[in-house]
Amino acid sequence: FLPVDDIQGDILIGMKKPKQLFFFYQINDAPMFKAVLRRLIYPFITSTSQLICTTCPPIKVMLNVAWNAPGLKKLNVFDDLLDPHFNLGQVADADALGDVPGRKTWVPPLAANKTHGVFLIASDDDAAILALLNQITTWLGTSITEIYRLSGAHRTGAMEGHEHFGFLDGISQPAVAGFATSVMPGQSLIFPGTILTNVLGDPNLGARPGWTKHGSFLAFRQLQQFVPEFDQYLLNNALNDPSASLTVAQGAELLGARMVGRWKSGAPIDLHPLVDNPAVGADPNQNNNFDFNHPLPFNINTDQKRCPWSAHIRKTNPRADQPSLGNHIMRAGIPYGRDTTKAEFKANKTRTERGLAFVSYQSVIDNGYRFQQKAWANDINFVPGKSDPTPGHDPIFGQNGGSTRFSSGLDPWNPAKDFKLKDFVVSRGGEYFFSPSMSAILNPIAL
Ligand code: N7H
Repeated sequence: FLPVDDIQGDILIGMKKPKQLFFFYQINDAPMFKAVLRRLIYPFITSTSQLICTTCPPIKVMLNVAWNAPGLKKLNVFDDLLDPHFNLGQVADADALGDVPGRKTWVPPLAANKTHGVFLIASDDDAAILALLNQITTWLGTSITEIYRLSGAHRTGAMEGHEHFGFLDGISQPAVAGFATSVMPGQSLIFPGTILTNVLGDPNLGARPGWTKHGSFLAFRQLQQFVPEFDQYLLNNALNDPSASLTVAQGAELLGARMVGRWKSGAPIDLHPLVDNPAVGADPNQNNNFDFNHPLPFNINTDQKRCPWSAHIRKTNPRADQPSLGNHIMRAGIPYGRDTTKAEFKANKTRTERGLAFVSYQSVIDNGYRFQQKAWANDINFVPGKSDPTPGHDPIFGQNGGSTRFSSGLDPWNPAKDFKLKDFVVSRGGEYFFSPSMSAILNPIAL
């Protein structure tokens, strides 16, 4: 079993608090930073064992820490972690990820490429987050400069657990061998080294510096969502069957479900292709129990009546299309920004920014987040081996450098039809970090 007291809490299980702050900073004074980290900040860093402890008092405010490649160098840690994309950073990777060229959509502080580290602070309430942040920044004084902050928050009421387009999120995560106590029906069981560095299953096991054991690479992306524009698109392109039995609202709901691969309730369309089944969406024994294949005469390579090849959850976890255990990620993101207002829906226009503060953990950036973005979501030919039509982009977050995107298969009655898509999700930038083990934070990082 994995030593859960040595692994930061966000990696395998997620801090899962209703509020989370991402605080990006530059390090000015390494000796002072290290001393404060070691003596004062370290006791506040939340490990996995603290998160899974059932007999401990609830943790009011949680903290995780991570640094990018220039940050580790700034802290006199010069070892090569053997991840080329971590070494280069996300600014250099933006065009390859399919962002609008020249990082035109990035928020300036992230585009400026001055970040060294990030504090992830999570709690039930903003006041507790700000109190801890205030304490940390007071201790650190002039040894850091704030670069940027992003506040995430769960949606509330009936929308709790749903992201801004309205879909239930956080349903499907891989089960990590040596950590998971059970594997739910349909869940992938993966080696710990797909997520954690320098343990069984990490392709660079043994080659990386010893202290990277039980760490993980953290890919952060600020992804803006254009909710009224997405809804308007669904209405304008509402699906209908040959006997025209669907209302426009029903046809729009079906199109959205086919883009994601799940109904807003979480029910997979592979199991419930034409009508939602909220009971299945809410049931962990059923909501992941599918693999896109079905008994004959169904043909997984020609039939898109159930789930389109381009659907978001099929592009990012192709299951029976292409079993690939090494390309899984642990997602730990949180929505940011206020709910869409009535005025915005009425005008079909976004007026204030909202989206997903996306976080994924993986042992190799190019096998995890980067692979899913570049080789799966952005590649119009993925999944290969399908007969016509070409699958197209992932309609949710597939990127084409700001140029037109398309998906086929979205209309079950006319799968060859290409849907021209706007960018409903736009990159506001991000960075690649390394989230070290609890012991590595003390040595070598804070040493
Ligand atoms: Fe996705 N969405 O609301 O449409 N995602 N995602 N994602 N995503 C998932 O199954 C969404 C993004 C994955 O194992 C669900 O837990 C949005 C990025 C993976 O079956 C929904 C954005 C990447 C899965 C969304 C966004 C991924 C997944 C269904 C951006 C990686 C699990 C809930 C704003 C590069 C697939 C669930 C599986 C599921 C949405 C981004 C990956 C509803 C809005 C950047 C691996």
